[in-house]
Amino acid sequence: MRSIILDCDPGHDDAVAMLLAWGSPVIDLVAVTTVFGNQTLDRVTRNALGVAAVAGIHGIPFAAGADRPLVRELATAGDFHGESGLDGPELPAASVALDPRHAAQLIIDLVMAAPTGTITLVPTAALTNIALAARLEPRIVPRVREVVLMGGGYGGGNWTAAAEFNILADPEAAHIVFGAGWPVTMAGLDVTHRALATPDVVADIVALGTPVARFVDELMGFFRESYRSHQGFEHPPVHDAVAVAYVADPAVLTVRRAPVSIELTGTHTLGMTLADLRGPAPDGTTTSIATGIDVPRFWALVTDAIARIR
Ligand SMILES: [Ca+2]
Repeated sequence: MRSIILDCDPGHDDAVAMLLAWGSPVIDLVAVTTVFGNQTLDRVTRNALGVAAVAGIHGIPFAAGADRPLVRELATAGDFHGESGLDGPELPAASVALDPRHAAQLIIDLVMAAPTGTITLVPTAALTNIALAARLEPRIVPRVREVVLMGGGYGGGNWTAAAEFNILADPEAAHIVFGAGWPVTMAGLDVTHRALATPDVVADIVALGTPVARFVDELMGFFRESYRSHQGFEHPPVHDAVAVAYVADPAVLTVRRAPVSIELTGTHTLGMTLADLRGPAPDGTTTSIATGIDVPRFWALVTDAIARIR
């Protein structure tokens, strides 16, 4: 069993990541925290609580965190995820109350209370909350088992030619998180662009016949149209679920250790995750990048987890 804190900005693919984390028999979801990103903080937090209501997620804290980047101006992905940040399905009213703590404080409290090396942080959004937590309480860094994040890419970006959205949303926070010294595994566009919700995959989920399966179908319907009109994808990539899947089953991804630097000053490359792939990683390298994905294995995990939510 792997204990994770999911730090997210739902977001269609974040919603699937939440469902995978909740339904997976090998993941213990201990908290969900939210950060600005796909939409404003209030909207993505509302969405996280709405997904929790759909899936019956209960007994764990939900906390809202940063409403803006550390340094840069706030930018959201409303074009992609719609006005609500989770357009498509109708969301029920929240069934759980928001924890009063800031997400960074909740992360600190949970990591400090758990045995060393047991909690994995899974950020699937801007890294602002994680950076704030590491700065506010540096003792969490050696206590966290690892950070497995969706973001970046060594082969190029999506928001710019060089940068992926989550990293570009707060590059200074990414710099802090990648350089903190805890193990970081980056599941970037190189692999998440292959985790496509094809009609076959969606049909397998719909065949489950549950309300959660119908919810995923509606999510993917909206997301497919967004990806078609904005980025020319035939099927939408379910980025964030890949990070959770890797924690559930490391065989989903092929990873290699490599130094990763976040570009903070580039004229054309702000927010780029520059991976140094020249030869073996030097001793002391704490960052790894995902270079391959077993797509059928990934979808089997997602579908199985959704099937378990009833
Ligand atoms: Ca996300």
